[in-house]
Amino acid sequence: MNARPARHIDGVVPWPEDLAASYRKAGYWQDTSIGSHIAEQVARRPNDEALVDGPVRLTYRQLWQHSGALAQYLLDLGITPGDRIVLQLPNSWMFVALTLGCFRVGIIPVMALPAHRRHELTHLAALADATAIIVADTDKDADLRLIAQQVAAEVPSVRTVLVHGELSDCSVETPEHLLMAGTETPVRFADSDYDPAGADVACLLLSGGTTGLPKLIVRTHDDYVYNVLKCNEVSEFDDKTVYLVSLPASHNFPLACPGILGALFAGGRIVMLPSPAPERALRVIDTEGVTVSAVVPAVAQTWIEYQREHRTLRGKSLRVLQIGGSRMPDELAARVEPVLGARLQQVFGMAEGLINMTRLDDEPEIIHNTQGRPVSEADEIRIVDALGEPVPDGTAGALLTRGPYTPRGYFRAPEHNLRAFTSDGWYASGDIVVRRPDGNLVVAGRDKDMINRGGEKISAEEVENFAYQVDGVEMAAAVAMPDPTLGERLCLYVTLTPGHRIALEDIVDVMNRAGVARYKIPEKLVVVDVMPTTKVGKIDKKAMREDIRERLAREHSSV
Ligand code: OOB
Repeated sequence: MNARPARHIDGVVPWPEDLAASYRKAGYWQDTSIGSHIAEQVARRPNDEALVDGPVRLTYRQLWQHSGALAQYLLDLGITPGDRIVLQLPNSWMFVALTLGCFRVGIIPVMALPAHRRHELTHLAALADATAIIVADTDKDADLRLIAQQVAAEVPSVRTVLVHGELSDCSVETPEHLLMAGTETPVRFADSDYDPAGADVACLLLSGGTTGLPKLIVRTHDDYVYNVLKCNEVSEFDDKTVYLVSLPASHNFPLACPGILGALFAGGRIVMLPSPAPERALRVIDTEGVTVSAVVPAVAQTWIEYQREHRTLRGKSLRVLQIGGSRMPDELAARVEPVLGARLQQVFGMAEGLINMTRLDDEPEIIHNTQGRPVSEADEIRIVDALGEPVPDGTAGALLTRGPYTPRGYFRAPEHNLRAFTSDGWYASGDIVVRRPDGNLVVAGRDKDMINRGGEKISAEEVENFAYQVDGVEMAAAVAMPDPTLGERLCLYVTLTPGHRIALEDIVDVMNRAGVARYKIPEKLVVVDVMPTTKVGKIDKKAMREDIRERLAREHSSV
């Protein structure tokens, strides 16, 4: 417990005071910090292993020590509690130590994804008014050091660039700092002086994105701790848990549902892998005795296929495989347990809060055919028709939600908040769901203009904005095309002004020049004479989704 009042940050939308008081009274919010829950385990089991990352193995004491040193290093660089820093690191012990260090002293990480590039990082830094950006040296073909420099040059608030990796082979104009140096810093701060209040902001997560640029989601220590503890209960994490992280760790799912934080809160162990590639992941599950992991359906499919072919997984350690982030094909659900030997747990969640999960002891019918139910009894759900009226169970409607870990507004986005939240604080998730009489939800579709590419969310509007920069594009519409592995990929429909021709490469060029993350680049271009429109004259994306489905079927049958 910490008596310090919460730190005010402009642009944070709080829960209404009376409701906040009721959440405290009910014990949902305990006025504890994320760090304090991990400190308990450090005290209880200092020499137990907390984290494995390739050859690096850290005990709870060592992880705590590194996180303290890194926090001190950030403080010494002039980054102060309440400051936002853009954090973009691959899955690694450094990611965990640094994130924990930030949580301990109240520095607020903005959880960028490894795939983000100049376009996204600049936007995130500017929106968060970040004072620092932390990147790896390179990722795939990108030099992130140079990108971070460009971000710093464009966003005046960014005073510090920190790099994890190599600097020697990179010519940079402004001084940079190497993150590794931070782990040698003697810790001079006392946790008791810095421990955040429960109501303090812990981190800023990225929204899946239906708007031109991603929004930031404010997660407080109170609400995120509750999120983690409830997920821990439902997923039954304990000190025997060995949790494999192979999705990008900055995503809410592997970070806190229950994820990395859940495993550490429970005294378990986390194993970090840079990617979910099956040849390594399945081997590591055996060698490390992994008991649970979280993946998107597309990854689960590759694991199942690989296992069928190579029988890599021989042990019986994997008890649970959490699958979420995009809709699980029903036929895939039934294959998880027979092939991988692990119980399936479907997870339908969002960085904005609400997490639904099937329970480990649910009947197979529920586990295979539903996306579960809220993890907390305090989660409120409404499923409504187009007029906002509740629909009966068994009928599809738009999902609205409120609750103790679903914030009431995006960071510094008052206009967007008017659209995404109702006046009485319900978050409109944009998902179309059916609630069954047994309370479980089935995701039936969505009414938000987004493409879910194997769990990676792409805003249609963002891509369309780039398409309009190409000479000759008159109208542009980004739509989801079906894909057997990823579920969806992005297809761009365009109409052209007379006399123009364009190719997909023209769009790709514009997006590459702007430094846009790869996963957002359209994978197919369809040039049409007229855009299909609805009766009221709006672009008819439903018709286009059907059109592309037919086109692909025709292409398929002609080869
Ligand atoms: C997770 O979080 P986000 O913020 O990347 O995306 C949220 C959206 C949901 O609104 C829904 O449209 C979709 O992703 N989604 C699913 C799903 N899980 C998420 N759609 C169908 N079936 C599912 N199981 O994706 C996320 C956050 C925490 C835990 C798990 C996933």
